[in-house]
Parts: sequence; C-alpha cells; structure tokens
Amino acid sequence: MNVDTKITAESSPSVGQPDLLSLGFEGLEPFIGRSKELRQTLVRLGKIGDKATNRAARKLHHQLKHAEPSVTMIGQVKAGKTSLVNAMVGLPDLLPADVNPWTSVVTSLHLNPHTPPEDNKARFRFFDMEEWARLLDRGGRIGELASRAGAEDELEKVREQVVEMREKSRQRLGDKFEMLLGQQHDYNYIDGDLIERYVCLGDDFEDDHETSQSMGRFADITKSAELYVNRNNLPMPLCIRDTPGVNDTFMIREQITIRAIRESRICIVVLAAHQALSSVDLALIRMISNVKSREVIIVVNRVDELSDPKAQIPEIRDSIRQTLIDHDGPRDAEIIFTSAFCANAALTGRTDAIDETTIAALSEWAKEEGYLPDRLGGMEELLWRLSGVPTIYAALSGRISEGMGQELLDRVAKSAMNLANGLNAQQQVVSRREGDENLPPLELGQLEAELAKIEKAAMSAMSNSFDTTIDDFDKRLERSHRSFLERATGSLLQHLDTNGEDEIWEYDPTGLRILMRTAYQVFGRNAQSGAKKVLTKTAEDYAALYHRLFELDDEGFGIEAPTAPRIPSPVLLGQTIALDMKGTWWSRWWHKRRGYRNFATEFAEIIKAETDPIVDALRGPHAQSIRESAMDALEAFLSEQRGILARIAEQAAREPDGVGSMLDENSAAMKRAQLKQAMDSLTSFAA
Ligand SMILES: Nc1nc2c(ncn2[C@@H]2O[C@H](COP(=O)(O)OP(=O)(O)OP(=O)(O)O)[C@@H](O)[C@H]2O)c(=O)[nH]1
Ligand SMILES: [Mg+2]
Repeated sequence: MNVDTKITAESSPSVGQPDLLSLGFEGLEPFIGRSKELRQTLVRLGKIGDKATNRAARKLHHQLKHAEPSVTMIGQVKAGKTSLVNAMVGLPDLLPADVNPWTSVVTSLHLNPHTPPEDNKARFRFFDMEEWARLLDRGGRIGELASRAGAEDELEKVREQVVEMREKSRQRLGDKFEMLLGQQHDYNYIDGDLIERYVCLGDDFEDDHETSQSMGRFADITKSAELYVNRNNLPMPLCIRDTPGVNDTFMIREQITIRAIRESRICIVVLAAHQALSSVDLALIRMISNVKSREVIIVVNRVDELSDPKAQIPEIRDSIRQTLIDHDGPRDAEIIFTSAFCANAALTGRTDAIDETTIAALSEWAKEEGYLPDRLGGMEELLWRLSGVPTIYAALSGRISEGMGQELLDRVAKSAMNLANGLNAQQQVVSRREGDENLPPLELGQLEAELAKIEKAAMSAMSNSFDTTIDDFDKRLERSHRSFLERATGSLLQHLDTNGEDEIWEYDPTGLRILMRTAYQVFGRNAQSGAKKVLTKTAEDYAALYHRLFELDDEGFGIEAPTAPRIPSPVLLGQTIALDMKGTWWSRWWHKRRGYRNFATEFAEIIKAETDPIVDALRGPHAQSIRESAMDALEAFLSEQRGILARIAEQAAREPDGVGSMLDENSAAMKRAQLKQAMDSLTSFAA
C-alpha cells in the first residue's frame, strides 16, 4: 500500500558539524581509494569495449559505488542503543530515544552520501498473519514452552498479557487492525512523528486518544522499518540497524533480533556502564557467541554516569572479558566505552549540558587510554572524542575494509578481469584475421552447443555437490542431537540416583550448541570447497572453449573463477531454549514428576521438542540459503560468460569486412595499449 505519496519531500534535519562525523573514518580511506581506482578502471574498460561491455562495466561500477556495509546494534534495554544510533548518524533527534517510549521494532537506517535529501523515504512492514497468530494464539516461544512443560501458571500469565496486548492494539488501531497484517506503508518523507508512530511503544501513548484515532499507532504490529536518509559527509553508504532491547517476555522479538544480526556482517552490542554484562544477560551473550569475535564490537555506553571512570572502566572491561570467557562468548571482541549523551551534546552544540566535573573525569580517563589527541579543535571536538563515537567509526572502518570491502573489490575485479579477457580475445581474433585474409572461417556454429554443455555440467555439479554436503550435514546434526539427548538423560538419571528426586537437577545446553556449531563449521568448509571446485572447473572449461573456438595461441589466457560464497554465522544457535531458563517453571515441572521413567522420557521429549526447530532451521532454510547464494554466483558467472562469448562470436562473424575494417591501424593499436593498461591495473587487485 502506498500512503500519502504526494506529501512533499521534507529535507532531513541537518547539523553543521561535518568535520566531527568524519573523525574515525580515516581507516576507510585505503579501501575507498582502491574502490575509486577500480571504478576508474571500469570506466576506461567501458570506453574501450562495445555497448554491451560498457553496460556490464557500468553495472559493476554501480555495485562498487553503492555497496552498503551494515551493522546491527543489539543490547540491554535502555542501554542507549537508539541514542547511540542517532549520534552515529549525526542526527540527534532522528529516532525517538527515551525512557518512555521504547523501541519495539528493528529499524534499518540506510545512509547514503550519493542520494539527494529529496529522495529520503520510509517503508514500514507489519507482521504477517502467521507471525501475529503465533504471538497471540500460542503466546510466542514462552507460551509454547510453558504449554509443553505443563506450566499452567506461566501459561495463564502469558495469556493475560496477550489479551491485554490485543486489546491495546484494538484501541489504538480500531477493530479492523488485523486487516493491516502483512501489509506495508510507504512514505516519501521522514520525520519524527512518523517514525514514532511506527517504531515505539510506550505507556505515555495510552491516553493519547486523538493521535490513536486520527493517525493510527502502528508500533504493536510493525515488524520492521526501513529509512533511507541522505548523509553527505559519510565516506560511503552505511546501514545501521537499531533493535529493541533484549528482554522481551514473548520472545517473538528474539527471533526478529536474531534475524537482524544475520542481516549484518558486524554486530555492536550495547551495554550500560552501570549494569555491565552479568549472567542476567546470557540471552544476549548467546546471540553473539556464534558470531566471530572480529565481527562483534562491545560498546559500554553511558560512561558519563560513572563517578570515577578512570578507576571503573578498567574494572568493567575486565569483568566483561571474564563473563565472555565463562559463558562461551566472543572473548576477543573489541570493547569500546561511549557516551551517547556527550556525542549528542557535541552535535547540537549544547556543550554546557554536561557538567565540568564529568568532563574532567572523562578527560582524565581518555588521556590515559589515548583517546584524546594533543591538540583539540574546541569544546565540541573534546566532547565528541570523549563520546567514543569516533572510536566506533574507527572500529567499523577496520572491519569493513578487511571484510566486506576486500571481498567486494575481489569480486568486482574478477568480473572486470573477465570483461577484459573477453576484449582481449576479441582483439586477438580480429587482428589475426586482418593479418591473414585467407584463414578459414571460425567454426562458430558450435558455440551454442558448447555453452549449453558447460552450463549444464556446471549447474548439475554444483547441485550434486550441495546434495552431498547437506546430506552429510544432516546426518552429523542428527548424530549430535541424539548423543546430546542421551547424555543429558544419562546425567539426569545419575542425578536421581545420587541425589534423589527432591533436589532439582540442572543441565547446561552449551554442549549441544557446541556440537551443532562444529557440525555447521564442517558443513561450511565443505560447502565452500565444493563450490570452489565447481567454479574453478567451470572457469577452466570456458578458457578451453576460448582457445578452441577462437584459435587463441596465447598460453597465458585464462578466465577468473568467481569467489565461493561466504558462510554466514549460525546466529540462530543462540535462540533461547527451555534448558536456558532455569525459572520457576522448571522447578514446578520437576516437582510434579514422580518416578525415574517419567522424568527420563518426558525430559527427553521436552528437550527434543525444544531443540528440533533449531536443528530443522540449520539443515533447512540455513543450509538452503547458502546453496542458493552459491547457485546465484554460478548463474551470474554463466550469464556473464555467455554474454562475452556471444559478443566475440558476433564480431568474428562479421569478418572480414567487420570490425577490422572499421578501425584504422592506429586506433586499434591504441585500444590494445589501453586494454593492456586496464588489465595490468586489474591484476593488482588480485587478493
Ligand atoms: N546519561 C546518559 N544517558 C543516556 C545515554 N545514552 C542514552 N541515555 C538515556 O537513556 C535512556 C534510554 O535511551 P535509549 O537510547 O532510548 O535506549 P535504548 O537502548 O534504545 O532503549 P530501548 O530501545 O527501549 O531498549 C534515555 O533517557 C536516554 O536519554 C548516555 O550516554 N548517557
Ligand atoms: Mg531503542
């Protein structure tokens, strides 16, 4: 649905501190320099080639220019995620941040330095019927769990909350609100009111009947918000995702947060300095423990609230490290200390919002840590540096350059090299035919059959490779799952033998997660090497075809195989299961059981029911999505090669009065020189 598309564009609020926003992004410069260099080469290549080559080069150019790395912010409730996102964007009032209302939706901010402010736009998606029904009819994951465990009281509590929630939504949105499910609302402007209506829940709104009736408060049923915002002073496009705090009783949002982490390469975990990571936050640690340390950044916010930062910060850092080690978290993740409050004061120029003692205390700590340079531009810069935001930018710059950035350069350079290889083959064919008019014509009639043969072989090799790998994965998961259940049940029986039934037994599911993670890693390695084999073989087949069809005598001529797909982190392993929650339901369940046999079989059943969905998701959608991205990469390669080969064949077929005669000797020589130069430059991008 398109809402109010005629509303005139409103420019985003602007802040006159462009220099602050670039501090810390210096680390991106080498990547951006390389990206520009590659883009220039693509422009040159496009000019040398025919129309189709030019189009292909422009497409690659666009991919480089608009590549958008993304980062997801997750964390404790009220840690200051939203305030920090606003600070990082440089727009302190963009997203509503307060004690009340609270964020209830994943908001993706797409920041782009290349699009004009008139193009700012917003898109809000609502839960679909199924998600909503799952939440309401069954009370989300907690409800499912409670009913499985027979925890009637918990179930009743969940039901009450659900009824209340449904009533509130009805009040806010009218009786027909369920009709909105599954829909989306689009706007071609962005402002605070609009965002608040879709992404925040809060008690303040309850009495606000006027807003409810006239405009609709959609936050209950909003699942995601996408905001497209112009940001001139950013070195490249960037997506920042804000998520609701991790403490959601219904846990439907846990799944959504997990999905949001999957969608970004980098995850920033926001904690509040005065409630640093403790065992209460195990759900949070579980979510990140399956992400590589290097792709997790831990941010401890609200340091302006510490009375003695110089002494407290090292203690907080040590305690976080210890918690990560104790609970199998990403132990080497970088830890950064921030104050969104200082950042936003710097951005708005309200430097007196922070009292001098706080500034002095923070400065003393910051000097020690090397956060402050010898010379400062002024109060704004001091506060901005103390805020830690430039340190976050610097960390992001490093991760982007070495991760997504490097892969992007590599992928685009390979495609560009293949375009150049095609042009090179074309030139060889043309110049040889020009040199000897009596050569017999090329046997181009076979081209279609040869192409089809390569394509068919490649697709079926890739497909077979994944069939085998996924099958192995499946078996391994099955084995791990079974052995975990056996071990857990064994330990339960042993407990009963030693301690009897009165003492509650607890079992840590970390073992299961480690087994599944290992199975996944093995699968990832096999999937990648299988895909690589197929891609390399296909590239060789193409190179042989070039030689055969066009009678190339250049020994060094080859075709670049595209890179095998990246294996994303298995974030979903972190989702909360019954064994993670040692709450009252467990002790009640325990005390209701009598007799060994009951304990053992029922326990095995409940744990199997809890863990089955994770196993199914891993071997199902998760493995499939990797298969699909490998297939996509292969298909793109096949169609790229088909295009290039068809172009050469077409040129060669026009001989002898085709291309050769269109160009005089000089310009042909010039083109050869230009192509050689472009190829030399592309060679330097090889990883
Ligand atoms: N003193 C201080 N207060 C902060 C800081 N960052 C955020 N706050 C305050 O903390 C409260 C919560 O901030 P939010 O940014 O809404 O926190 P959040 O993590 O997004 O909260 P939820 O989305 O509801 O989980 C607000 O009142 C902020 O003004 C900070 O660095 N220092
Ligand atoms: Mg928030």
